[in-house]
Amino acid sequence: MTERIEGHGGELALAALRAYGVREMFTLSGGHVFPLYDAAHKTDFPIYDVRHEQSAVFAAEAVAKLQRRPGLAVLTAGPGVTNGISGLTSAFFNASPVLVLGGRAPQFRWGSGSLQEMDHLPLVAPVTKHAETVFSADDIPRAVAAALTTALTPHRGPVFLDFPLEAVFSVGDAELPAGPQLSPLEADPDEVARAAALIAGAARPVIIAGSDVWTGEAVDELRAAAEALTVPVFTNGMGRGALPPEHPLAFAKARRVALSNADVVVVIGTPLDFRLSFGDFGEAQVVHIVDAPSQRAGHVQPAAAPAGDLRGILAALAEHAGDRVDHDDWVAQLRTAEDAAKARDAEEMAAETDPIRPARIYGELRKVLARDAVTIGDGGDFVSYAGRYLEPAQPGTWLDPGPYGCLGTGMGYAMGARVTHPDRQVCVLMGDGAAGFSLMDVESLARQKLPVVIVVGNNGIWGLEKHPMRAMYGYDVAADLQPELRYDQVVGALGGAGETVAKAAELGPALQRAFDAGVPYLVNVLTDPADAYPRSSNLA
Ligand SMILES: Cc1ncc(C[n+]2csc(CCOP(=O)(O)OP(=O)(O)O)c2C)c(N)n1
Ligand SMILES: [Mg+2]
Repeated sequence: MTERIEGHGGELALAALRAYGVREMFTLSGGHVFPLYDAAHKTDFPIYDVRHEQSAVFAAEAVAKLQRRPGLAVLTAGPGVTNGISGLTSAFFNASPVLVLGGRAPQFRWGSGSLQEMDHLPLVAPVTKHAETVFSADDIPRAVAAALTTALTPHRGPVFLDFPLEAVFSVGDAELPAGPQLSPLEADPDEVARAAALIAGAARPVIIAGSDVWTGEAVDELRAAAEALTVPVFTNGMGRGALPPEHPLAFAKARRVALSNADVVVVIGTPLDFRLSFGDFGEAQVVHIVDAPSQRAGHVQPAAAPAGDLRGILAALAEHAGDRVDHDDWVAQLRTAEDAAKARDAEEMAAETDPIRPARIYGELRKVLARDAVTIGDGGDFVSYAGRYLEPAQPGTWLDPGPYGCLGTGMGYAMGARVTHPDRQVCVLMGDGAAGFSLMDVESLARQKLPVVIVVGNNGIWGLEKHPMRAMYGYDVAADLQPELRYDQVVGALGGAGETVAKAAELGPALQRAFDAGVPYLVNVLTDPADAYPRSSNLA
């Protein structure tokens, strides 16, 4: 039985959005989208507003990433939409099911020069899975349903709709969409069997599991497959924490040893991009397991590349019944390397230096972070250190910007995380440079009672650029920031609180105060500008 709905365009949109599990909107006001607000206001549908549209889209993306359901940003016509484009692009790179609904100048006088009259579609089309203008109110529920189905179908990603003024303000009626009906794509069983045989027959296999394992709800199957075939597991992106750190097959530090000695590298749910040396692991054969055929790499010839529902593929790997080589010695060899690296890290995380080094900040943070804390990285070197020293204990708790590497996700991601998990710790790790992109949105967080902790690694420089530029040219330009700036006072002025920390011994108590504060709280840690994150390839 189908249900009919009627109302203005905003009401029709919202009815369809609810059917797809959308539970809030992130926005910044503009008259073109008032009907969406009206519909939300009348039905107690939460509206969170921000000070820059990029934060609205990043917040929607955090919801999508953390909850594995669509996140919604509503942006007004023209500059509202263009300000959201970095967020849309990040969602595109991260395969996050984000829907951006845009206002749009009226169609009936298109070409006459209405305020903010521009066609958004050519701008957003390259960074969305689907972009469409919906010309009548009656058509809005269908368009919302189609867009969200596209967003949620692996390989997931953002979608965009805009509504001309007269379409969203006028009254219409339509059928209420039924909600998502997705049928998993089954991978070619022969390809899966080939992958299983390669892994089981390898002497030194390694798994690297990424975000799609989390988003595709295949975490349990990943663990089952790794355990059944005894394969060490490394993770990146939202895959971090897929195996708890204490699991005998969970590895983080021994990556170099693992990848330079492996004979089969199994990359699951993440692209063979710069983060994985473009899929070039020397002599090792590559098995690339992806959630859709479109994700098979064009620049690498994997030995096997099953494409389809990750849960099904990984469950099949776990059930592999053929011959298998014993990997126990290999796992033990990596464990030795892992333990040695951990011991080195532990020393760095305890080091009493003046000025403070980032490692110590993470050493102190680890003592106060709960297992289910959400940690968010927005910055350069400071965040590279976070990736190294923080070990997420659960999947779906680590938000990095992903391969698009866009600075400025911080406050938007924090808002989405706080809305998702009202009772958990939410902690943003921010470079002082990164802070400049979104710190004004502390006001949005404070006003809407969304407390988060922000730890700034304040080295007074764009560190990830300054050090490489010096290495390359012997000098640097455009890489300095005001040293020892009081970002904590900025947050204080915006309705939060904070403090500056210059001595390592003061870090622990400051972090404790931050998590107890109940308002956005910034711990401004003055760190050593001479400290550069050691990396082999330096451009980011
Ligand atoms: C929007 C955007 N602009 C510029 C860059 C280039 N970039 C990458 S890291 C970085 C430096 C970040 O500095 P900061 O946040 O202070 O962190 P630090 O490296 O000093 O720890 C810059 C400018 C980027 N990734 N994204
Ligand atoms: Mg910096």
